[in-house]
Amino acid sequence: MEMVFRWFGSGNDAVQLDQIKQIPGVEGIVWALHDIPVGDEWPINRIAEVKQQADEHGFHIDVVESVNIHEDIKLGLPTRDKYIANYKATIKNLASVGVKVICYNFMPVFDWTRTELYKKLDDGSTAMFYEKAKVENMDPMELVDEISNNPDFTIPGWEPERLKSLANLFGAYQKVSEEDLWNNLKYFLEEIIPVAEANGIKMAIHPDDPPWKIFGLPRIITSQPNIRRFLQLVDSPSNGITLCSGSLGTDPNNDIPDMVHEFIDRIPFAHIRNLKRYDNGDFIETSHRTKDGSVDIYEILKAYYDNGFTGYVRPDHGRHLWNEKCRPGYGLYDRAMGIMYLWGIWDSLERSVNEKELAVLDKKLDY
Ligand code: DNO
Ligand code: MN
Repeated sequence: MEMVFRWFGSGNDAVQLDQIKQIPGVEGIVWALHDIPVGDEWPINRIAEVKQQADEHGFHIDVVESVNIHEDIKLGLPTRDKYIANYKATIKNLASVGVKVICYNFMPVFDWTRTELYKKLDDGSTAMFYEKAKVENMDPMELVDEISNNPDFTIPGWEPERLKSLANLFGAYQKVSEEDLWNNLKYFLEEIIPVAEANGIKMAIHPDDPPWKIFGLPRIITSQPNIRRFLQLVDSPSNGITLCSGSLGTDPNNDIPDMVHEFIDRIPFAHIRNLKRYDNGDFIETSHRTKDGSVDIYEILKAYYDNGFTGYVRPDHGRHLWNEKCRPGYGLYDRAMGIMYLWGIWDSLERSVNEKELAVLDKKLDY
């Protein structure tokens, strides 16, 4: 596996590239041009700027997260074609500087959803929390106010300007069923996957977070059968997934190691993180350690290892530690520790397999 680390860009992230440099085994940054309005083409000079910053620190920029999808594409409006044309242009621009993987998601209106960004855990750290009953009984506008008014950073997917038109958007989605959303996704993929193929790019859809319907909006990238269906919409190596253990892991029915085995050829990018599920459907993000949460991180890594996985991996959301001031979920310390945990498991898997092979060889030599 190739370790990468999400970085929101200079002046837009409390974490600096020279800090990331000190985390063992990180080879590249996962980046985006967060200030470009959704639907616009990413200008080549802005892309080159990030490449240069990464180069100066010896990082590659192979993975982009995310090139977001304009709502008109998800809604299937006639105006989608112009946004799809811009998307294709962005794919080509990114390929021209060597980008290999583009992560995106197809969630209507909201990206990830939580009810509290800084909930206190027993150890005194804070983490992102989802209270199921609260979401079920809440007016989405209240949540938008809470999340988009973060004084320090604009949160991707929750940009205040975009959310101003929220009422209209909700209205527009009234007419969009799950099957419509599947059709709109297929239309998008049929347009862009050939461009990705021609430019050596793998598209990697991120699962819905959480993977169930919220606020009456349809959600489809939620489970193993649905991911199977997604991969068949356009059956190409360039049509892949970002397998996120945290997003899928909030639903106890999702067997993530099994998904790794089934979808391995179509996973160019993995997000690995843990969370603790409660019986009432609430969950809180925890350290990456298997014992701290409900997701078996060891089994997931073992599944990747057993399949000879060579794709990109990043730790995903972490807790906020030692009073650090950072983007929700994207502090330095917990993600750095998460990486060391992932390496710890990976290195011992490697070692134990080699030792087993050696033992077999030794036995043969004894004869
Ligand atoms: C949560 C995060 C997501 C992700 C976007 C990708 O698990 O990884 O917010 O960045 O959904 O488009
Ligand atoms: Mn994720």
